[in-house]
Order: sequence, then C-alpha cells, then structure tokens
Amino acid sequence: ETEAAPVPRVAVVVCLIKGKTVLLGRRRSSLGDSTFSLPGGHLEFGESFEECAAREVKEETGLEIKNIELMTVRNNVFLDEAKPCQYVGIFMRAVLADDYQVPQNVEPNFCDGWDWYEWDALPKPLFWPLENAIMAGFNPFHT
Ligand code: 8DG
Ligand code: MG
Ligand code: MG
Repeated sequence: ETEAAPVPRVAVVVCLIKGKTVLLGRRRSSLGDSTFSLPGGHLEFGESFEECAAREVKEETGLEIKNIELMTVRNNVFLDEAKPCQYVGIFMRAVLADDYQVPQNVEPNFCDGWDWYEWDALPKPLFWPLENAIMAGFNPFHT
C-alpha cells in the first residue's frame, strides 16, 4: 500500500480568554502527547476561521464562544514525526459567550481535561507550536 505525499494543512487554534487566564488541555495524541495545547483542529472545506474556531471549541470543550478574532498565523512543520506533517496554524482569540460555562472533556481519548491557566504561569511542557509562538511574541492579552 502506498501513502499519498504529505501536504500542508490548515489548523485553527483558539486562545480562549477568561480574566487573566487561558484554556489549555493536556494532549493525548501521537503529535505532542502529554503537552498542553489550545483547543483547535482542522479547517473543514468551506468554513471561515471563526466558524472553525467555534466548532472545534464546542466539539472539544462544550463551550460556546464569542468575539472571535484573528490574532496571528504560524507555519508549524513537524519533520521529526514518524509521519511528517505541516500545519498552517491560524491563532484566534475569543471569550466565553457566557462566563458561567464550565469546560467539559468531550473527547477524553484526545485530552486529559481542560483548565484555566494564568498567562504568567502556564503549565509545562507546552505543545511546541504554542511554545514557539509565545517565544516569538504571541500574547493574546496584547492587541
Ligand atoms: P479534528 O479532527 O477535530 O479536525 O482535529 P483535532 O484532532 O482536534 O486536531 P488537533 O491535533 O487538535 O489540531 C490539529 C493540528 O493543529 C495539530 O495536530 C497541530 C496543529 N496545532 C498547532 N498548534 C496547536 C495548538 O496549540 N493546539 C492544537 N489543538 N493544535 C495545534 O500547530
Ligand atoms: Mg478537534
Ligand atoms: Mg483538537
């Protein structure tokens, strides 16, 4: 059996902000296993970035979001993986539609659970695309 050559894909990730905190979950995935990452996933055909952000956050956490905005774009190439891959990472920012919502771990096979973390005290290790973005100056609290 032959596999198709890899192609770059688009991922939309969401910095969901509540007060001084952001929502992170520990990944259960061959890519970045046990590191902390933002909710997000693959852009589907025909979707806007905002629609994808809302859908992925809902699918993974059960949360409804609003004020969804584009923050930055990153090119993440995973060459050291068994299956090399590349993601154009679209970083969005959003807030809860209603502050009383509590995140649910809707996909427990892919995530240990979601929690709010202070931006100045993020958990370690972060998923490296997120770590790299922060080292390059990404900060969802700066406009
Ligand atoms: P889907 O089937 O729901 O569409 O995808 P998923 O299972 O939710 O995919 P994912 O791994 O959560 O996200 C897709 C890719 O996005 C991931 O493999 C690598 C890339 N990505 C980054 N940065 C981040 C990040 O901070 N969080 C997430 N979740 N993905 C990220 O480059
Ligand atoms: Mg997903
Ligand atoms: Mg995901």
